[in-house]
Amino acid sequence: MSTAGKVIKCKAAVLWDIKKPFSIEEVEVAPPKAHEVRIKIVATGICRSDDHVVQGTLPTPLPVIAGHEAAGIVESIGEGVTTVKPGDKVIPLFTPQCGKCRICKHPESNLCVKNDLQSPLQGTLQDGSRRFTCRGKPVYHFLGTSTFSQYTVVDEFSVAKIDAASPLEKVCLIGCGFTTGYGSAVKVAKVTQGSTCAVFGLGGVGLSVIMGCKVAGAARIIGVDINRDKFAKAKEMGATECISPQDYTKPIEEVIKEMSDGGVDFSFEVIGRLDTMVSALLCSHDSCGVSVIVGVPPGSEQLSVHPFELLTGRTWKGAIFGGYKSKDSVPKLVADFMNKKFSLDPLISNVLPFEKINEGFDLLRSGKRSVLSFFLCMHPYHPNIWERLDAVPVTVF
Ligand code: COD
Ligand code: ZN
Ligand code: ZN
Repeated sequence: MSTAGKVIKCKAAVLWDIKKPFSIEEVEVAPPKAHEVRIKIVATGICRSDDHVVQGTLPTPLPVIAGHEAAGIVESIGEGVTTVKPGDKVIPLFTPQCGKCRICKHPESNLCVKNDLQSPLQGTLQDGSRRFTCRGKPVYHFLGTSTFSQYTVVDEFSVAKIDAASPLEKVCLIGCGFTTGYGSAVKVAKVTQGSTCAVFGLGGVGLSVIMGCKVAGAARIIGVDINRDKFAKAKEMGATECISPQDYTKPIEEVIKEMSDGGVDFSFEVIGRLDTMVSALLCSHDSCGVSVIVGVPPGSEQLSVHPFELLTGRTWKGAIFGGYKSKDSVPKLVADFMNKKFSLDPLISNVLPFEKINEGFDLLRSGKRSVLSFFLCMHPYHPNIWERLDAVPVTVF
């Protein structure tokens, strides 16, 4: 029976209050209006910004269905939708690409004005309304994506069609973490052949920066982290050496400058701390270095540096979503993945059934990135056994 045009009742993780666990609820998902797309989510990653919502450091109206790093299949489309059709595999885009605004027309910039990244977030689709209800109450959207739900509705410019053969439990990371890091190297910094790079923070996003530096032909990639357990994987991904600031008495930027003939060509801050943003800037060469801010500190904090640090010729920059125009670039990145240009496996610590979302967040807080799958379901008689399903049952009204 077709679900198109009907309200779908399905499972979602609703955040009713900050600093509280997600509650797995039955929600109603309204059909897509004109220029909207309803997607059956197959897999969703858990990203740091989702945790910032839980912690209250990314102010969002509540109750909310968070989640913004996912992959799924189009269930139905609203009037006027032309770029995707039911059955297409897709990735929702938390940074939209309307194609019409000043930023979309700018050759380099990517933060389309239709984004919902301002503070506080609006928590609706473009027409200002919502498609979710739970226990009779409307529920807010998150970054136009809301992927912690079996079904979600997005605006057409917030979804990209991808290769029909792509493994959704992997390519979901192209919806945020991987692309944010990889693009910071290849697109934002534009790392050059034979260059020296320093990457501060060796979590999943930092590893993606390393992959980007390697693909771009960097000769040396210096990984920096206070957790030495992160070094082995960073080296596997292409770091040529790894150091911990805790092993030195002098500031880490001085150590890196000595290692790199006065400073690296490209540096990246992938932690989200003010002190490491300044260290990353200062370890780049004072006349030709480029330093990229990838992390965002929770809350509203201010940076401070002496203007002379930039006057000598350094470049300090940042970008959301790796600087990529989302709707154009996501299908190409998926194609690169399918052509084995890079691997996503090292970024995924666990694949968990969707119901284990709160455990996934605990794992994130211990430095492990999980992917939640809607295709893993509890065995009816053995609660500790989870089975892969080809289809997830839903109720249609
Ligand atoms: N010095 C060196 N390393 C440190 C320090 C320190 N003082 N403190 C922490 N670290 C290391 C940790 O040991 C850890 O290995 C690493 O830094 C951080 O890794 P994770 O796993 O916590 O983080 P990631 O890789 O998942 O994500 C990092 C970001 C900073 C990119 C992320 O948290 C963030 O700020 N995202 C927002 C940016 C953005 O683009 N948002 C849009 C949608 S998400
Ligand atoms: Zn994210
Ligand atoms: Zn736009």
